Amino acid sequence: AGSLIPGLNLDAKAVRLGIIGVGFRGESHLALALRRPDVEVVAICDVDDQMLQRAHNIIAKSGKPAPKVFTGSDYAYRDLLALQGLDGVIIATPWEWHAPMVLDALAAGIKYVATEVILGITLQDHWDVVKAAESRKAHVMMLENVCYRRDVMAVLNMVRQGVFGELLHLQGGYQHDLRGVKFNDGQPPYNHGVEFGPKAFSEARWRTNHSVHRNGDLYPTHGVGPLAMMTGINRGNRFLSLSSFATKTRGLHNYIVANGGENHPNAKVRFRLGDIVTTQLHCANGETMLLQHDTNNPRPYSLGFRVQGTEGLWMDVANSVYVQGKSAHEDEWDVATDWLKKYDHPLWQRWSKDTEGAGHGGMDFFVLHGFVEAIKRGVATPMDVYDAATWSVITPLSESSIELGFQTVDFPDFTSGQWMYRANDFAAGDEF
Ligand code: A2G
Repeated sequence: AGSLIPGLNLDAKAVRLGIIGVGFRGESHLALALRRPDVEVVAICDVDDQMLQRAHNIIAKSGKPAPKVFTGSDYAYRDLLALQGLDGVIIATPWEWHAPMVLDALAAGIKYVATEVILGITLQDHWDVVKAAESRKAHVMMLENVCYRRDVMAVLNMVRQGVFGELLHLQGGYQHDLRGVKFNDGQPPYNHGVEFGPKAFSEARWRTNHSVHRNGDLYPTHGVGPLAMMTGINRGNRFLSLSSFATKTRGLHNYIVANGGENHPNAKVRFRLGDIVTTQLHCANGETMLLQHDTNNPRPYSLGFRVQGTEGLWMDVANSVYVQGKSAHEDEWDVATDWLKKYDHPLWQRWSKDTEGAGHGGMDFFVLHGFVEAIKRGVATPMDVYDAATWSVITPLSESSIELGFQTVDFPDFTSGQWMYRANDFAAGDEF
């Protein structure tokens, strides 16, 4: 493999990774990391014995050497961070742990820190991580896998080649019926029972509490990440303002009553999260964006993408494209498939064999790949701390907007003006 840094032999030594959190998300990163000859998983950490046992089985099957295991307390991860010679860590824990763990990793001197989506809870969390990464000259990457979805990348390619003309309006979101994820009966698998909190298993232990206490777009990054890369947010463009609206809240209560009966104690819980939260963003270069968070009611999964410019648009839900003067019939949708094939992104052309078996249709391969290749080359991660903060801060901003009666709120500039000069180099080639 070639190197961007003269004299650096990329094949010389494996990247030494630690993984904090080997729950259902972390174990999938673990399995992908074990598949790579250029990675050594030297340490893992979790507080859940059942998940650690599953991790042991995954490692044993891989034939790779056993990592050091850290467990026994919520702060055992700090001992993992104190290990000598870690090149990077991956954090896949409940949302409220991401910012403290990233900050501790940076304080421990680790130069490459990857976290699962959601960077922090409050606005201040996001500033703290940005400032810590800057002062430590370290890289913080949020593992936003949808930026690498094959259709999304083809559309990014189309945007860059001007197929849609000049961009005007973009939509996306997180539209996923999570009722069977937010509630369970304390045992795997999902989709059984109506417990959450300490009596529940996996995400329902922690994720559901955010629906009890918070009203906002709780999960903006799968939608906004790809759209931010298409519009060059923090890379020649930036968000100026945001406003959010929330519907009434019905779905979670209805689900508890339907599955646990109206006398179940959880039927008394008052959820704050509006069932559908709609957020509007305005960009410095004149585009608008609309994000939707919709997780409490029956609906097939769809991130609801729409990418629209002066010449045409793409929408994912109907797999449809229309481009003026180019589509088969005037005023009629083309099936998007041929367009997406024609503009297939170079990353997918080069790596699609390696994505086989990786989660979420293969796109999970690319987030780990991007993180590892950046470490090997000693360069910035493909998505950086400014991307992470900007996408994730939509949650606390949307909470403020709703709290203020749907007011428009200012969007912070985490780059402190550098957005005007930064190049949009995300997925510029076929390497990572
Ligand atoms: O549902 C999907 O897999 C989400 N990912 C993931 O982020 C998480 O919310 C999960 C629920 O268990 C995508 O939608 C890409």
